[in-house]
Amino acid sequence: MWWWWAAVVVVGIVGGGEEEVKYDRRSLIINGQRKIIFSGSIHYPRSTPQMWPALIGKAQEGGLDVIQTYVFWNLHEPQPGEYDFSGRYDLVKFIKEVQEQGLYVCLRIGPFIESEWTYGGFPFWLHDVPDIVYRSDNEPFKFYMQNFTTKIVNLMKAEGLYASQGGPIILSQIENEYQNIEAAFGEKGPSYVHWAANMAVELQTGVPWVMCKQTDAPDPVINTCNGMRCGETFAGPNSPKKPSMWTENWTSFYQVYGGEPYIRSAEDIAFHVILFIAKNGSYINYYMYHGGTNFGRTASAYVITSYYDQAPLDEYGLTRQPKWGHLKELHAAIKLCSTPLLQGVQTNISIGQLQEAYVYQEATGGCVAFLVNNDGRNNASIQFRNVSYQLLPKSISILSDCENVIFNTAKVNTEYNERTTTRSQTFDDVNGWEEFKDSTPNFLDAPLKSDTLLEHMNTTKDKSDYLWCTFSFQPNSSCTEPVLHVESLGHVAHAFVNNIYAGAAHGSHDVKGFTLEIPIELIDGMNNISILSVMVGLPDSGAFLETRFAGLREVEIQCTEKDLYNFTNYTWGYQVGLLGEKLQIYKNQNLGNAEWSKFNLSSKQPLTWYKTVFDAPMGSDPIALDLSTMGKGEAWVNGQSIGRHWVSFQTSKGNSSQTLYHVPRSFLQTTGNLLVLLEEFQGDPLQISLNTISVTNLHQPISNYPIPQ
Ligand SMILES: *[C@@H]1O[C@H](CO)[C@@H](O)[C@H](O)[C@H]1NC(C)=O
Ligand SMILES: *[C@@H]1O[C@H](CO)[C@@H](O)[C@H](O)[C@H]1NC(C)=O
Ligand SMILES: *[C@@H]1O[C@H](CO)[C@@H](O)[C@H](O)[C@H]1NC(C)=O
Ligand SMILES: *[C@@H]1O[C@H](CO)[C@@H](O)[C@H](O)[C@H]1NC(C)=O
Ligand SMILES: *[C@@H]1O[C@H](CO)[C@@H](O)[C@H](O)[C@H]1NC(C)=O
Ligand SMILES: *[C@@H]1O[C@H](CO)[C@@H](O)[C@H](O)[C@H]1NC(C)=O
Ligand SMILES: *[C@@H]1O[C@H](CO)[C@@H](O)[C@H](O)[C@H]1NC(C)=O
Ligand SMILES: *[C@@H]1O[C@H](CO)[C@@H](O)[C@H](O)[C@H]1NC(C)=O
Ligand SMILES: *[C@@H]1O[C@H](CO)[C@@H](O)[C@H](O)[C@H]1NC(C)=O
Ligand SMILES: *[C@@H]1O[C@H](CO)[C@@H](O)[C@H](O)[C@H]1NC(C)=O
Ligand SMILES: *[C@@H]1O[C@H](CO)[C@@H](O)[C@H](O)[C@H]1NC(C)=O
Ligand SMILES: CC(=O)N[C@H]1CO[C@H](CO)[C@@H](O)[C@@H]1O
Repeated sequence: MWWWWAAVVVVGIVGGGEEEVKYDRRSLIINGQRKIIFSGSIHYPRSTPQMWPALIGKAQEGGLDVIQTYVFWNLHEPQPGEYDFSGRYDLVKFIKEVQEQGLYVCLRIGPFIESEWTYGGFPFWLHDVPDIVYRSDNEPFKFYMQNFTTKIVNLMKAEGLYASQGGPIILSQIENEYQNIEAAFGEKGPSYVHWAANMAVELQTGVPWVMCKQTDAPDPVINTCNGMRCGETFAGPNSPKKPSMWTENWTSFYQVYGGEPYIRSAEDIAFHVILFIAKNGSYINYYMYHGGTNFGRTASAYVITSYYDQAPLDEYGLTRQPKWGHLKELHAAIKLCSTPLLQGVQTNISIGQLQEAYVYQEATGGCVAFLVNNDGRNNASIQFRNVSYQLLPKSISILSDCENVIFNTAKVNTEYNERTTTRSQTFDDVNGWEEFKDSTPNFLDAPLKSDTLLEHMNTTKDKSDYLWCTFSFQPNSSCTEPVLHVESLGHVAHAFVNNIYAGAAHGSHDVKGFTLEIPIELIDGMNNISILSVMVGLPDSGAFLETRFAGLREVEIQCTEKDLYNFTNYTWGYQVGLLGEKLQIYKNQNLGNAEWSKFNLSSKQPLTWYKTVFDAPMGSDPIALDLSTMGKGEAWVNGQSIGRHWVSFQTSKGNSSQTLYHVPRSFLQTTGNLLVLLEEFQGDPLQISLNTISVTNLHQPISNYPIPQ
């Protein structure tokens, strides 16, 4: 059995073994070796465990060394001390998959993460902890933050996932872009930063901690840059002992309802990544490498369900070209020069009015140069070491031996591709659908009463987007032309008068609050007014999140010019959530809880649930529902929410921000899949469709440079 023994020894040397992670002014040092590291963000709950292997595989093939993810506190600790790490929340499984494919992990615990995630990742129960002040030197907050951070670190240790134990995690993050709000906390800001850094360091993970966008990160925590142009904006590490690291280089930008997609070119990303490396940068993370899907109600205020679809891997995990391929070439080019880059001495010289060269020279002769043309309009003809070079506008050339160009950021050799949507099923047969009209609660039916307008989030506890606010009143005879006036700090309000729909209004991501003002019809005697206040995700940023106010602020009925009923201070009745939500009628086993009826085209009304069944499309291409004829609501497939939709909220160009909704293959069985749609307005489910998604290459690449493999 000697061969068996030999094999174990080889595995012990190559695959296993603890890796020591340290750093110096130049870079992270893994097992005694400096490294230039390319990292990409992939957030495990924004895809499915079935998608993880292919996503990580494409990241590896694209030349990444590290997968960076946040940890999502609200998913993992839905109630204090109750934990959930199942399914899409299986952090350990995700990290082990990354390890299996030979990559490292940067674990950004936060536990405040922002990330366009509802409430910035905080579980809502934190709001009800007495005397809590989030992200400050505040005992109740520090208790829960330390408790969760410790829970995660202990879980990682128990599974042997830190590099110091032979696992893939080489880096951890505590807090997140805290500097943005630090001043608001006065002296409790800096003392909190120190507490957080010490608390993290004392957990003894054996790998370094970073704080991003935190110039005053205390030793030994490394301050890192987030942004689109860190090569231009980063002031550098706060100590000569720390390396220059970029934890978020935005490959695009998140999208909100009413916003168009943000398209950042492959050339622009490449320029800024190389500039950062030319200026001593040694760690670059693409935020996001794969964005994915904000399933369920996980998106933060006004953020759409699709997340960073413009990233190198699109929402469905398909490569977006030329972005993915151009960055792959960039990674290979840099890896080819990593010895002089990491061991050489850096100098920079001017080679023109808007041109400069960064050179790394080793005593042994190894050399790499970056020729930068900052002129965005013109080619530059420059001399470097007595050789002439042509530099494309706004570009950087990499000279792997200070002579031969192996890469130029503006020269894209990768073929372009285009995403194709192929309709595989329509739903236009009325008989295929059933509907359930949700009910409008009136004041007398409302389970919760209060003599004031209640704050929206504190009342729903984030159990639902919806809060019914109701009252009843008897107008006097002067009320001939009543107008309902509502001031709201929520996101949408629908008004019903005596169970009849009266109208709606909504706000937007960038404008706080909105007004609903509509003429209504009253009857003699008691009238029931029911206003549905809606939030489309909780806020995820800013200081004092725990004091944020949302929902109705003022409600009046104007009878004549001077005759006004003010219901702001009045007896209100509340109901959290819709009836259909309470009955969970989107789940197969609960369908019988509601009285479904045949779809009646001529009696469409707001707040209606629709259901149908469909078979999975053949093949393995990703699947999306085209909901472009719907209005606003949420969709479930076999009981799992594929996210909110708000198709009726148009951009200034008249487009919907998102019409395609990803249905992961793993949510489906071959036949008889249940689709349930909740529609708040009067969208048309008959015209929706099921589609498969694929990519088609547009033309062949033309390569002039010998690109390393
Ligand atoms: C965290 O708090 C829970 C109670 O909420 C407690 O059971 C647990 O021991 C605490 N864990 C740590 C690591 O402090
Ligand atoms: C890069 O690092 C070297 C050595 O620490 C330093 O001399 C040089 O100024 C740095 N360059 C830039 C552009 O920051
Ligand atoms: C070298 O780089 C530093 C830091 O970016 C800059 O301040 C300096 O002007 C550069 N020198 C030349 C000759 O370009
Ligand atoms: C720059 O040079 C390239 C060829 O090297 C040429 O195709 C391009 O038109 C030039 N661009 C400008 C702005 O002069
Ligand atoms: C460039 O050429 C000049 C004269 O032609 C020479 O003096 C100089 O040493 C050369 N520089 C390099 C870096 O070869
Ligand atoms: C939240 O609601 C609770 C009752 O559920 C109330 O006691 C508390 O004062 C409210 N807090 C805020 C900030 O409105
Ligand atoms: C108002 O609501 C109450 C309780 O649901 C109901 O009995 C009454 O008929 C309603 N009034 C009108 C005018 O709809
Ligand atoms: C109702 O009638 C009384 C007396 O007719 C009048 O003073 C009052 O302004 C009217 N309107 C309201 C909103 O109470
Ligand atoms: C109604 O009452 C609220 C609370 O007192 C007040 O803020 C608001 O200005 C009043 N509305 C009008 C139109 O007077
Ligand atoms: C309405 O209630 C708030 C607090 O409940 C109070 O501050 C305010 O003075 C009241 N306004 C009126 C017009 O009664
Ligand atoms: C459909 O709705 C219309 C309008 O509300 C109604 O008159 C009609 O009876 C309904 N048809 C069926 C089959 O329920
Ligand atoms: C630090 C940094 O580079 N920030 C940039 C991030 O990207 C946005 C959008 O392009 C810029 O406005 C910031 O300056």
